[in-house]
Amino acid sequence: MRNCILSFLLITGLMPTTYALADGNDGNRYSNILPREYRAEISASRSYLVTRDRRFRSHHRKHHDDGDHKPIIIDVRTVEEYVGGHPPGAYSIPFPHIYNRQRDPAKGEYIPADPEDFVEAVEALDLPKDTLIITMCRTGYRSVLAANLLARAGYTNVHNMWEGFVGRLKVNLVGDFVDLDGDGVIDGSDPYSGDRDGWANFAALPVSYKLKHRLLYKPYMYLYYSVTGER
Ligand SMILES: [Ca+2]
Repeated sequence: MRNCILSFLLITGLMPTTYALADGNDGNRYSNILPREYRAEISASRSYLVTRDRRFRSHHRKHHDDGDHKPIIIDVRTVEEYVGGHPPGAYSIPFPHIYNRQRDPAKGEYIPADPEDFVEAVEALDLPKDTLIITMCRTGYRSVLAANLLARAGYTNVHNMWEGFVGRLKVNLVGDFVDLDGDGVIDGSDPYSGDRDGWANFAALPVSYKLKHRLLYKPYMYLYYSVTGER
């Protein structure tokens, strides 16, 4: 038994320091399966304030070690999801799917993203490593994968937007879905539902449809102008 404990301590001691066990307590929405290697979670509302509101940003900087560069949001959803609406000023760097997020053959070819290409695209933005980088996807799963990649690449201040852009249905204390917007229905299938807790839904933060060249993912630039937007 003592040997077992010693070998356990030895093995865990040899693990890389960035490795974390996915025990459900790491903070992200899927932490039962995805560990957090990045710095912290951040809410959609705080992400909005910290990237769009100058006064809040200077207040935030006073209390957090956020480097000198303006905080940014990296939208890691697919091209068609970005075209379907995104936070104003958010970069589009898709991961782990560039196109055809439902893998629906009727929509065309499925294009996966390579982890190294994702990190390279972020590095091409030439940001100081301590920049507050917020990763965001639809419900906060893909953004965790992306945030972990950036943490491993040496970015020290990566936050994951916990709810994501659309979010998930809110539940009450006993786990029932709830009618947040009081319209008499719980809108599980409606992507614009007020019953989902994300940036564009319950949080009702501004949504942009602009396709600014400098914010788009260069290797697949043509896709932004040929796909149909969706959420
Ligand atoms: Ca409702």
